[in-house]
Amino acid sequence: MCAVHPPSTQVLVLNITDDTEPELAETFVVSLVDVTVAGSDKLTTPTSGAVINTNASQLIISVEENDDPYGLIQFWTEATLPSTTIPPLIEQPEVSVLEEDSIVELTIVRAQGLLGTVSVEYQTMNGNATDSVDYISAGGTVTFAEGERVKTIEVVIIDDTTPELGRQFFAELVNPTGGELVGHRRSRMYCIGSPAA
Ligand SMILES: [Ca+2]
Ligand SMILES: [Ca+2]
Ligand SMILES: [Ca+2]
Repeated sequence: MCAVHPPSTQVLVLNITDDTEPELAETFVVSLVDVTVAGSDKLTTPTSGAVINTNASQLIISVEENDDPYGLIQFWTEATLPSTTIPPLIEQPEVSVLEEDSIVELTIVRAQGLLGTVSVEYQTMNGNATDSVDYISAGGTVTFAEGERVKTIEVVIIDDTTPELGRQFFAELVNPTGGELVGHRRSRMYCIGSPAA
């Protein structure tokens, strides 16, 4: 004679809230708390029906850290900063500067989370603008303390009387430290010098 067994596995589906809030790893627990046998209100002995195996009745679920809790270091070109979390940029930022301005101030921000101290190096690279001819190359390290989110750096533009079309150089953020996820995406800014009037 062959017995027909009902399914021995049931699937519990839980929804995890996917938001843009930077968060560290979080856990929650699902517990099996009660079991009844259909058609039977009371079990006669602890093992005469279905019981919960207390050795394996709890499942700890961990949601891994997400949305860059230690920050995402990037350039910023908007005139104002959001009062809440700075969002990640989707496109490479670009700024224009006049040659006669002689200096361009670049803003580096820590988007997303502000946990811990993080630092990042910056460097400039020639495009069709040439170091020491059109601008002075710059490089260094900026450090953000916990909770800090804005830093500025300056690059000198060489103002000469040579008539020129616009020229480009790049500023780049590299070697972030202080958090696993900090600046895992490289950030580069294009600086375009307009011809002198
Ligand atoms: Ca989140
Ligand atoms: Ca020039
Ligand atoms: Ca010039």
